[in-house]
Amino acid sequence: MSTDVPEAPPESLSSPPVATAEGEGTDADFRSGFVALAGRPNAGKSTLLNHILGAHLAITSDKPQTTRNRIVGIHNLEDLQAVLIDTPGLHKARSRLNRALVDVATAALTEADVTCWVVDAVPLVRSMQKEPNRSPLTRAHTVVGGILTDNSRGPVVVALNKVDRCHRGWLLPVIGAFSQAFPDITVVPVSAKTGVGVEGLVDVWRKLLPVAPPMYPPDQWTEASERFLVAELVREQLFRLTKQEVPYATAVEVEQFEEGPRQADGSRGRVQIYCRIWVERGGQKGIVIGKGGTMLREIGQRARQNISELLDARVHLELHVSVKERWSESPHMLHELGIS
Ligand SMILES: Nc1nc2c(ncn2[C@@H]2O[C@H](COP(=O)(O)OP(=O)(O)OP(=O)(O)O)[C@@H](O)[C@H]2O)c(=O)[nH]1
Ligand SMILES: [Mg+2]
Repeated sequence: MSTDVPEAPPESLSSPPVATAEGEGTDADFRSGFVALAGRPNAGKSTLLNHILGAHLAITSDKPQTTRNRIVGIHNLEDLQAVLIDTPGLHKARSRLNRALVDVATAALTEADVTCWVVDAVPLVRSMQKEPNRSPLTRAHTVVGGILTDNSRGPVVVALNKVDRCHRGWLLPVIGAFSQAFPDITVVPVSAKTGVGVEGLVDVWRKLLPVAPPMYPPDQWTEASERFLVAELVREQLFRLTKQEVPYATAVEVEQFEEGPRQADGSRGRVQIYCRIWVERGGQKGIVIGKGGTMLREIGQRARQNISELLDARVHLELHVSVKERWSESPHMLHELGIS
């Protein structure tokens, strides 16, 4: 079963932001390096990456384990090129897919000059409110902190995220608890959603990154291919619109990506995209398609809008759903999806 997503002109056509490094990058105090964004699933790593880049590069959802790949976003400033690596959330992995996700995340730590440990402040503040005299850090914090400090090539900085949802009065005691458990780690309270504190976080990274010329041209904002980003934007809607085990049983492959000739005004031609959505069982296929195709149509309409904005072009998107039993246990499939 497939659906054709009706084409409509995108509401706003905007290119991905192309930030420019105004300096030549040869100054003695220009800094550049890799910053890995790591931590538990759902902590806000991808939201932070997007906020810093001012673009919707990494997909986000309120469900854990949304990110499956290492995603590079390049933040260019006058005196800094911070190459951000978004990673899958660290968790106790049992399935082959989940073990691969954790491997992707830990591998990124070894190549980064700085590891930014993104932590959800909300449960910590709640715990402190309930029991002010007890450390709010759980065993999971200790385990993740241990993984990060043991595997990171560079120093670890904590981005204590989602402070927009926290009572400010409780942040200092939470920061204190972190400093007690991890004395060498700087903690910066931020909100990846509103941007509060994010500039300060980048300032902390800047001081820790090496003095070096930029590694990427100043107009490059990611390493990811358009095909990868398109598949991700479809997967994002699967994560946002389907429930329970269904999002975890889905994978998206772009089977065709054809661009028409440029328009008379020089703008990009219409892009024709065919995507295959893989699920593991027939029942999941029914859920993704929905009654009379309503769910698949909704997924397609929302994804097409975002793809249009990303590509800065009119897009025709066709989605097909097929079953591939136990694809998430197949090393070949994980390799095909770039999760290895
Ligand atoms: N209120 C609030 N919500 C946030 C903030 N940052 C992220 N979120 C929300 O938290 C949820 C998870 O965000 P993601 O960015 O997908 O989290 P992640 O760490 O990348 O998750 P995984 O990819 O699953 O590891 C989403 O619903 C975000 O909108 C924040 O600063 N404030
Ligand atoms: Mg993510």
